[in-house]
Amino acid sequence: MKILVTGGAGFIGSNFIHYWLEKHPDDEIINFDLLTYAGHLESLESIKDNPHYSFIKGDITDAKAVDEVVSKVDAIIHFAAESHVDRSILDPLIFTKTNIIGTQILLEAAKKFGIKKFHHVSTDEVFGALPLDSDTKFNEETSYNPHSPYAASKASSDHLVRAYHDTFGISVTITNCSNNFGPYQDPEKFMPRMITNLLSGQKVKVYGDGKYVRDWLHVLDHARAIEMVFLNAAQGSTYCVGGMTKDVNNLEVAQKVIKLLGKSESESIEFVTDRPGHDRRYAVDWTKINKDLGWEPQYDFDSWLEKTVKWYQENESWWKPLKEKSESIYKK
Ligand code: NAD
Ligand code: TDX
Repeated sequence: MKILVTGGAGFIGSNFIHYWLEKHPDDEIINFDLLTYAGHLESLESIKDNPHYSFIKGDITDAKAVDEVVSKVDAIIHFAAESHVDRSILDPLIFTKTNIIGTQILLEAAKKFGIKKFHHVSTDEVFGALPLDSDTKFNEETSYNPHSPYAASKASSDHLVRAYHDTFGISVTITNCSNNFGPYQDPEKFMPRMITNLLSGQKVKVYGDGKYVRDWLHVLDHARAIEMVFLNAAQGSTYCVGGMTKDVNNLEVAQKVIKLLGKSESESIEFVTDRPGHDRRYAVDWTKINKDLGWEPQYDFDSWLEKTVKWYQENESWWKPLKEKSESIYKK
């Protein structure tokens, strides 16, 4: 099968390409990515000469370039997006352009060229926020209630994907996944920002009171979920994907990482101004994907966290050149 991966130079896309080519060495992947600040071809260095992999620099909002590449493939797995909530507060319009218009342009091309499968990678943030200290979780029936411009743009893109299925009969699937962590994540995001701050002798910046809860999932568990949905799910279906069995708040995550790095807690945490419209809690009920497709996370949070901290310790040459740039947005 010939698969177009959009946004394959980003965090999840690059991990997915490594995963897919290892599991499906006979398939062919075209990585179509604009290489924004978030696209790092260094993450794909080890496979750049693989004859089953090729890279095209291009913009998903450019219909002509999209038509050209889509005409060459059987299926699309769509990761490309503006993905950082804090950036969507500073500069929301690019989120509308890339995440909404870009997705629609891809759907138009999928319609025109009779694409067999279109998988849309989405987020649990479309559902809004849950209260602290409750057992409620997001599931496939939860109403959309996005708060940030990022979440609103992803919600709109999900609606477009379903509309193209219902109206034009495009074969689509959607996954709404929780917070990913793992190798090759841009140091702008909480988990790698925290680890690389500590490795650089700086403090972890904790927003507000730190009692915000995210449902952490390792990126390779996410890749496996996408694989199962893409290959085996019914067309038009949606799956929620998450990893945690109990709530762990941001402050507790920071304490775990500080401990893994052998640092002193009192000297390693700085509470900073909160994010506007900060969602209090995310938690995902992944019963449907478990029952229908047999998916479950491979390891628990603490084991994956330890592996992830080790990866950033051992791969300073990957994150160091990105660190200054990623910190510069926080000065705004
Ligand atoms: P990322 O920001 O690390 O990577 C995004 C990639 O898209 C980059 O390589 C960038 O260059 C590319 N891109 C941006 N605009 C483009 C355009 N106009 N044309 C072509 N390429 C473009 O993002 P990520 O964290 O890897 O997220 C990937 C997808 O998964 C996104 O759709 C995101 O909404 C979704 N998602 C992310 C998480 C998470 O925790 N990171 C969780 C659930 C869902
Ligand atoms: O320095 C920080 N300190 C801090 O306390 C940063 C960067 C974040 N935070 C908090 C905000 C959130 O409560 O940590 C939590 C995680 O923040 P992010 O890494 O920015 O992730 P989040 O806003 O939860 O969104 C992420 O998960 C869902 C991804 O960025 C999205 O792309 C994905 O859809």
